[in-house]
Amino acid sequence: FAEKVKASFVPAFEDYQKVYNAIAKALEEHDEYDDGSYGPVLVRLAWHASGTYDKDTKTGGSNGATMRFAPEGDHGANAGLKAARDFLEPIKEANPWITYSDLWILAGVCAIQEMQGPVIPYRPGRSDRDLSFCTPDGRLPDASKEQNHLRAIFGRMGFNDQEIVALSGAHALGRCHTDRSGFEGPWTFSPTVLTNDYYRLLLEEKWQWRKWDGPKQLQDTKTKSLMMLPTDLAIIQDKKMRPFVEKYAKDNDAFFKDFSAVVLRLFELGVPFTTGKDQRWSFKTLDAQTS
Ligand code: CCH
Repeated sequence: FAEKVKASFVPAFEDYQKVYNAIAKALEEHDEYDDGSYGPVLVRLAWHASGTYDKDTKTGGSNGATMRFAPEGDHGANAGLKAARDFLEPIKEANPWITYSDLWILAGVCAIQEMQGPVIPYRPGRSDRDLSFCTPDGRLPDASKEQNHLRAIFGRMGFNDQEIVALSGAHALGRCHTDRSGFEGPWTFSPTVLTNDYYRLLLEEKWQWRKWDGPKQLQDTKTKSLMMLPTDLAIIQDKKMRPFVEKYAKDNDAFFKDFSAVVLRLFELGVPFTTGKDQRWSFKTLDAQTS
């Protein structure tokens, strides 16, 4: 009888909101990590799961959660994301009905919203696949490169210049780790709150190449505590991309609106949904549920 009940369980909005809440509570509980939150690394997990998409072969993307396996889990770009996957494991154990691939994207949505970002509408429908669906190495961007590399990588996913710039604003969050990418430091002074500060700092601070043994990265001349990657610099050096940086630096609402729209698309790349675009859900933040 129990098996029968299990088989007929069709999770609804409330069930996913419960998982959202479990992730949000775990974020609050584990404030010992990094700058006080697993939020940024959860966003990075959802992005690296999705950003492998290739529109021509229709391979990669957030369906499958193939980063659980070697070789994809061992790709250089994915170094450190085990911390995010392990963080979510108890939540998967408590809710075995949700797929890893839906859970990782829900965690990205939750992290963005709990870090005061915009609502990212969500729909489930991803299924987990085996290691034969692992994507080849080299599909994610290389931080030591410039705008033509960004155009090639994000163009392969189906994104234009404006969307590249809007997505880059995620670097308001989190930091680089020498034992993961080799780069070091945060982009902003508030790495656990989503704001348009990434764009403002990129334009308003003076940036110089850091003198150190590590990979080529920029440092702000005033405090020497912030960083930018060569690819971050590229979006203000490029004549077509720069106007979007200027727009988002001036207007946080415009950034939030465009960021939500483009992240929604990123998180849905390559997913064979059986539900329509009009059936996306908007989850409530923990704050909105208690106040
Ligand atoms: Fe990123 N990112 N990212 N990034 N990223 C890194 C960290 C984060 C590039 C390189 C790096 C996006 C785009 C790019 C986040 C979200 C997004 C790191 C440091 C590198 C290197 C990793 C480490 O050492 O831990 C490059 C190149 C691009 C090209 O555009 C996009 C798009 C998103 C999301 C929408 C987040 C969040 C982090 C912080 C992770 C953490 O652990 O704090």
